[in-house]
This record gives sequence, C-alpha cells and structure tokens, in this order.
Amino acid sequence: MEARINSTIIEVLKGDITQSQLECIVNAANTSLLGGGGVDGAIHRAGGKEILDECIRIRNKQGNCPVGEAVITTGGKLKAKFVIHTAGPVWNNGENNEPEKLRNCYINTLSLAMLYEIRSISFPNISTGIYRYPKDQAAEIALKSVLDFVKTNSGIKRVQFVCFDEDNERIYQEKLKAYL
Ligand code: AR6
Repeated sequence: MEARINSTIIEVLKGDITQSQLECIVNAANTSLLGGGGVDGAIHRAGGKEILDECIRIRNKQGNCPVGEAVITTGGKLKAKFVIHTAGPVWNNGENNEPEKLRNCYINTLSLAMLYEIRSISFPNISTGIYRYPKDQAAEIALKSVLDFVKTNSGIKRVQFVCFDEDNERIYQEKLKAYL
C-alpha cells in the first residue's frame, strides 16, 4: 500500500530489500560495520566486496558506528547506488533508551540521505530480527519518525518500508492506515 505525505510517497511492501529498485537502501547493521547475519548479511552478499571495503575505510577513520548513527557507502553490485548503514539498538526490555535510539536510526539515516540528495530510499524493519525489538513498537517508531521527517523535508520523494515477514507487513499497513 501507498500513502502520500505532502510530496513524499510512503510505501509498505513485503520483499527482499536487496532487490529494491530505489536509489538507496538502508542496512540494519551493527556498530562494527563489518557485516553479520540477517539483512546485513544479505546486503553484503548481494552488493559484493566494495561495500565491505568502504565500511572498513570508514571504521579506520572514525571507529565504530555508535548505536543510532548512520554512515553511507556505495551500493556496489546492488541496483541501489547507495547503502546507508545504521546500527539499531538491541532490545533490553526497554530499559536502555531503545525507543530514542531506534528513532535516531531513522532520523540520522534520512538526514544523511538528504545530504547526498537522495530522492528514494528503502528501509528494513531495523532491530526487529536478531536484536529482538518488539515489532509493533518498532513499527510505531519507524513510521512516526519517517512521517514527521518528511512533513518538514521535501527532498525525499519516496520512502519504502520493505517488510520481510507477514507480521511486519500487516503491522505497518495497519499503522500507516491509522496515521492517514
Ligand atoms: N530484506 C529485507 N528485510 C530482511 C532481509 C532482507 N533480505 N533479511 C532479514 N530481514 P536483522 P537487527 C528483516 O536480524 O534485528 C545482523 O547480524 C528481518 O526479518 O537483519 O537490526 C547485524 O550485523 C527483520 O525484520 O537485524 C547486527 O549484528 C529485519 O530485517 C544484527 O543482525 C531486521 O532483522 C542487527 O539485528
């Protein structure tokens, strides 16, 4: 499903983010930036060595990527020109400022995308896999952060939420409808 917020289309779909046709995809990475399982593993496998090489260069310059922050690399062999890597919070019963950290992932990613004049971007459901963030709460934060952002920043024309499982797809669809 799709919705329009000012001049931005917000889209919820089910699929594999490595197949995205948009200009930029987001990676649910970890602070090491050196790859891992889940969507991170899939992006590095599909995008090839160029992405990891750039992650290593960034690490050598600035060290780890703190939770909630974001860095940008090439998309390598992906259709997407860029990958923005953000480190989501590990769910710890909500006792570790997880909501604020997750919100920062979305806002810092979009701010970096604006800096690179990126017009279209695909997000995975950050932290809801290996990091065990409750899906409903994570979706609430993702949608609210992105919708608030695009209300005041018109550069990004399309934002996709690429859900990998049916639960997330349903949750995102219900919440997006409720926001309209
Ligand atoms: N396309 C779209 N979404 C996907 C894909 C895919 N190809 N594969 C998985 N997902 P996760 P996290 C979904 O575990 O919870 C890694 O090891 C998945 O179903 O990838 O943020 C990193 O290196 C879930 O909804 O990331 C970190 O160490 C969502 O993507 C750690 O996992 C996020 O699940 C990050 O954990």
